[in-house]
Amino acid sequence: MGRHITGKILSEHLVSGSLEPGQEVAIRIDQTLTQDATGTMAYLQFEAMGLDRVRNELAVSYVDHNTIQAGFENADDHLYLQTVAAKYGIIFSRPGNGICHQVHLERFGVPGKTLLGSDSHTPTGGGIGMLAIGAGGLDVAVAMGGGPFHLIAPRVCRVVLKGRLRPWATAKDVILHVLRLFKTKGNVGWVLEYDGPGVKTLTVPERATITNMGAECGVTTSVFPSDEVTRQFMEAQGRGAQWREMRADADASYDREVEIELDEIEPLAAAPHSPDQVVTVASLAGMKVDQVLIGSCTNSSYQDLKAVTKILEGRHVPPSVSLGIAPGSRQVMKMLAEDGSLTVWLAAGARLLETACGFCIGNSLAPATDAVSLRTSNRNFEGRSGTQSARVYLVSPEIAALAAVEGRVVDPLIRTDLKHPRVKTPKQYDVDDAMLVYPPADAAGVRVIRGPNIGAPPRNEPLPEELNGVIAIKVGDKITTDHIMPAGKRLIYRSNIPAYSAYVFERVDPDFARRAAAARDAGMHNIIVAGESYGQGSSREHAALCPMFLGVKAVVAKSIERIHAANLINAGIVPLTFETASDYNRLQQGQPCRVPGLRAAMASGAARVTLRCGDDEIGLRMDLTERQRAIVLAGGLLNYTKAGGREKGANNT
Ligand code: MIC
Ligand code: SF4
Repeated sequence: MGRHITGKILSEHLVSGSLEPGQEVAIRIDQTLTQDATGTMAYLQFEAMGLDRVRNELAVSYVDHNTIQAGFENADDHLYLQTVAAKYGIIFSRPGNGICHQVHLERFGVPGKTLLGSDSHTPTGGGIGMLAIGAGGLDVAVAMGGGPFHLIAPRVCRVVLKGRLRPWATAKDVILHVLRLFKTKGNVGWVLEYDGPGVKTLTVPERATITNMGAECGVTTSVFPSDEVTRQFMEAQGRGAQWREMRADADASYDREVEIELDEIEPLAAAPHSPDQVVTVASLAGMKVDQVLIGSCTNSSYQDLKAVTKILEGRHVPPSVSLGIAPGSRQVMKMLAEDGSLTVWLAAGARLLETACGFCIGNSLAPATDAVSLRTSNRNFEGRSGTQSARVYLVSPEIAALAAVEGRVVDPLIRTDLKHPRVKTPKQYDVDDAMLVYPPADAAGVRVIRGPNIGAPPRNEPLPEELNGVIAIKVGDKITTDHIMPAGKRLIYRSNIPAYSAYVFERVDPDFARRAAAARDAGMHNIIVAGESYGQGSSREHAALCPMFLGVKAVVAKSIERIHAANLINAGIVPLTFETASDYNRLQQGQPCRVPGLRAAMASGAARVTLRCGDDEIGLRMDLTERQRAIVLAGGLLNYTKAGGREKGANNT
């Protein structure tokens, strides 16, 4: 029987296990990427492993998340990242070079390869036909050390694209449509593999927009074929020799199939406060907007921003609107400078923003109280913009630009006076890698610089005999990692776990950190109780490391998202799920609870344990693989690896 692309790449990289959906497998990782907000922790953990050089094919360290440098902390982080990269053989992409996913697609992505990145939007690489997966920093550190990446062999959904997009319908609308179908929960363990005659009508940046925001569905990754369109993109990037065709066999069998008629897609928007609150742009027409921000790793390619230029040309934003545009990379910015776009933007009253994550992670441009903000990014979780009461809508660059000049949402389908901007795919991109710093062949003389903001990687203790503690917090459904560990102005603490821990659940329950620390100091174990889809969103392992620092030993939820569950295990926190979802209602914050014999149950491979709260007994599933159990017993992946845990693999035989 034939194979799909996912199956082909996985089997070419298989180190152990069998590719039966649901089974744990280990795969060799060719390429890794990190960004500054997760990178410092990844490299601290890499250093703690005691290797002298990275062992995977290509490792790139990007600085794009926090480039504000309002104090010494970020600058210290950047210096640490630059020197640690030189020391261990990692390419360093300097601040200003662009957003990791955009730059990686332009300069490094190779069809058929595996990429592991410490950022949940790593699947952007699926646009070029690679199997690109987001993970916590520690998993990436292990992969840099040549160890394999462990994952549950995914189920694969074939997404058949038919037809062609009509004017004003964009790749952003395709992925918003996919989010409308799949929603943000319930897709753990799936891969979305695009196929069908519509694929060839989409450019690589368009495909990357679609795979990028597939992350919001919670899937393992999304992938497109690598075809003639991919070859042309790579040639235009001066990398034609790296192209390889990747196609599913005609008789490949999938676990599910959905069809999308591209001709039927219309402009869409994700309404507050979730990427799957999808509505039509037509239904929002006339809504007043206060802020419009164009950029982020979802929509900041040259083609995206050239379309914006065409809409802004000869027009001006009204005084009621603040428009900001952040090109995704220095390559994009340079090309827009050369073709006169920047002049058009400035003439239109736009604010030219740095080629970085910036507003998307909420570290700048927070909207005014109750403001409506239209953005081209991928997440509109409540408060992520930096303003709790702001209403953030996610739209395509075209819809954003139109709203910016009119001050209101415009439905272009009923406006016959508007000319649809047609953008040609460049034959040649402006290739200039001057902001990439390559590591020296001999790193003997390199000194790693650690400013006062660079802490040590936190360690947990081995799993206790029994869990004896208190429900430190009870939260509802769809708690994102932004709820657990806010980014924005707290980003400066990413390298400093004790300091960052003071802000765990800051926006949900500002007293949590104090309470949890007090319980921990009194010798109690803290337990987090949650509803569906706990930990969705970002890959930030701080959402596990900081609770761990506050003495959290277990998370009991209706369901837990993939990357976050892995991060919990890597931190030595036990992820548990309710056998009966309604038992969630029987638990209360502040209640003392125990799981007697937890350690023995973990060691023996037991699939369930009992949570005792007073006279109440609640059955919990403990759905962990043998290796995950060993990690939790050791008190986390770092302890496990240090103690000689079998992180052998592919590249370090
Ligand atoms: C995000 O979009 O939420 C981030 C910021 O890029 C995160 C990574 C982080 O928290 O550092 C992600 O997507 O993984
Ligand atoms: Fe950066 Fe936003 Fe993309 Fe995350 S989603 S990598 S913060 S641009």
